[in-house]
Amino acid sequence: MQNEHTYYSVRMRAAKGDSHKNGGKHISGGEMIATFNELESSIAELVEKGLTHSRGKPDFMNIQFERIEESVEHVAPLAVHTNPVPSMSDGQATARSLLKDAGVHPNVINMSYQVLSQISELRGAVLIDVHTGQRLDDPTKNGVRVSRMDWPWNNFESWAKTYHLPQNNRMKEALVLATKVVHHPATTAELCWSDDPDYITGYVANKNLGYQRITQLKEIGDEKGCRIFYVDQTKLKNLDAYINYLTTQPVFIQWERDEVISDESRSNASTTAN
Ligand code: PML
Ligand code: MG
Repeated sequence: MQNEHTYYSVRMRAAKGDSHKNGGKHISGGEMIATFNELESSIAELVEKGLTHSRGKPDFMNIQFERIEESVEHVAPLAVHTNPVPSMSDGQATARSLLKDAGVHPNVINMSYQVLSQISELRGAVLIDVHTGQRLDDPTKNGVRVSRMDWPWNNFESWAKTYHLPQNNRMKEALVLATKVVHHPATTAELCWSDDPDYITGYVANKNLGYQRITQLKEIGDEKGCRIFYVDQTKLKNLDAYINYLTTQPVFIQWERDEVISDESRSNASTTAN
């Protein structure tokens, strides 16, 4: 029997030229969790996202849904801070400084940028060992795609209104992903900026720093994005367990008003939110 407690993971990926696996250019991807009754509208939302993308018109799209067997974990959203910067170089310096504050050694930051410069297109995240700077994920697979996470719109809307933050779907999706990734004890930090040519804001995320937006991490027009997870393998049984968490553990972001109100009294609500 279908009921409100049965959830489905809904995924979309769109490419141009050919499918992803045949070397097509990545256009867009999307992840949602839906109840049976929400499946139709979720699929429509993802189709719309893939068809109206600034990276181009796709001629390949894959949409799939599957019932989730695992129980869904509920995680509070990371606190959001915004770092306004006047240029890409200031933004990149801010990102490096935040990564250092998060516990990533400057040599490891340099090594991860080196790894990034050798990749032509990423469809998921690169995993970097936070102690050695070595790439951990399979380089033939174009990155690990984090899946099975969502934030019910009503809860997101109340959160955004409370903190006077824009109800920006892109920020919502990125914050959902960062919150899931940082929730794992082996994630030291995440660094991300968009592969969309018209979007230059990115972020560094970490348990203590929260979700630190940086208003410029690349030049407008650049189609090269970045998503790096700095991983502490001493906090892991094995890497497969980590990748398994990223790709299969269902996570709902859930903001609890009570918890946040006590946080609010400690912080500036216009730039900080939980
Ligand atoms: C993306 O477009 O895929 C990533 C966007 C990252 C920044 C989102 C934000 O906080 O504005
Ligand atoms: Mg993109």
